[in-house]
Amino acid sequence: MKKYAITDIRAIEIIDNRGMPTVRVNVCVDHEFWGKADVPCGSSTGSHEAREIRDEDARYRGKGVRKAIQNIHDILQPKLRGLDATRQREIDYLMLELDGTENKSKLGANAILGVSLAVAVAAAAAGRLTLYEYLNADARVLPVPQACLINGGLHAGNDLDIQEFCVMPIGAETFGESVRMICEIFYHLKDVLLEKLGKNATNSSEDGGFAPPIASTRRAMDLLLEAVHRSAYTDKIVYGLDFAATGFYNPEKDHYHFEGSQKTRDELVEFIKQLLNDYPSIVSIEDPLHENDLEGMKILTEEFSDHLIIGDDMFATNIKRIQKGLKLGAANATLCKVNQIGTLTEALETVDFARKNNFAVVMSERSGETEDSILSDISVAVNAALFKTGGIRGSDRGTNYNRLIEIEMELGSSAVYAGKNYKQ
Ligand code: 2PG
Ligand code: MG
Repeated sequence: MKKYAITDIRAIEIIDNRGMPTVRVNVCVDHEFWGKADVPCGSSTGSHEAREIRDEDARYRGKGVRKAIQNIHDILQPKLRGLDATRQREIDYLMLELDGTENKSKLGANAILGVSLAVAVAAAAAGRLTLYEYLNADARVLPVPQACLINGGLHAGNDLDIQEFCVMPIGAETFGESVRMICEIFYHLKDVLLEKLGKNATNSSEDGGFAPPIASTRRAMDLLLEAVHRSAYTDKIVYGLDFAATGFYNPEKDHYHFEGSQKTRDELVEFIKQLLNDYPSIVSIEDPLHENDLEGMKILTEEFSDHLIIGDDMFATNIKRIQKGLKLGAANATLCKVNQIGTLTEALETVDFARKNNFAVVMSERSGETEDSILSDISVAVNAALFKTGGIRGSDRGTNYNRLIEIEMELGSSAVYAGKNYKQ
């Protein structure tokens, strides 16, 4: 038997933090080393993402993933058994070939990604390495967490249109310190919300932030600024907003339903310009316009070239989509979400491509996550300077903070916290 041979692949249906089924894959190498990975899933998904397969039957209101699991056992496993697990690229490209579609809709991006990630984890285990070490011997950067403390949009049961209001502790000395700062701000924010809006304002959102009953972007920013002020970290924190604008865009009428009125693109752009001028500590905006409005993104990118103008749904971690942005000068950064593209190899290729073209890369979780912390290892492996980690509440969020704290310890003196270099 070849060394590092894949000897077994087992997939099961588990649930994520939202009670939604997802795929967990265990891959075995050399009959001995197991690698496990869970597949993340979004709520505010873009139309350019790789397609996951759901059962669409009576179980879990159609959201079961038994078909994806069957594809792993019946189609992927027989072809992958015996292959060298360290040949990640070949394995991923073989799965793409077996799927044969542009968007992985035949076998399911959830089937393919689960296997792709678990192969890497198993190969690392067989080499007696952590995943980040296995993927990159020169991995050393701990990202600035973009921690979402107030939610709206599709992630919250309130009337805020913007999906995420995030703090970025760029003034921390270490990743561990950045986590402490985020938690302290979170406690202060809870007090602020309780005092100003009552206990209903402290309810949780889908990805671990607060979902206060407010409808105004400026109000959300003011509440967050107050919490940061009380924690005495004003000089150490900057802010990132994910508009997730596709969520409040009406394609039939070509307008945005925003803050209680209909807005054209130009009106929304004007709103954003004023917001960024009035709140100079907002340094990053994600999907400020809907996923296909590259022209509008170009306007914002030109006007705010010092800011991070990030494409998420717009690029879907897809090189072809990023190429379109580059051609037009739309955006200067991309999110990297492994399940948007559907294999580890393609996600890593997207990161390389983005960097070569001077796009900043922001690693990101999805709203649907489990206790799996694999994204932390991938983030460190690509030396990402920013990682959108979600809120602080729940073990589905805590798992990445805790894994990154652990990695910082493991790296010891070679660890570098990105801090003020968060745009690299
Ligand atoms: C986003 C993500 C992550 P979802 O829009 O950036 O916060 O949300 O996973 O629901 O797409
Ligand atoms: Mg987003």
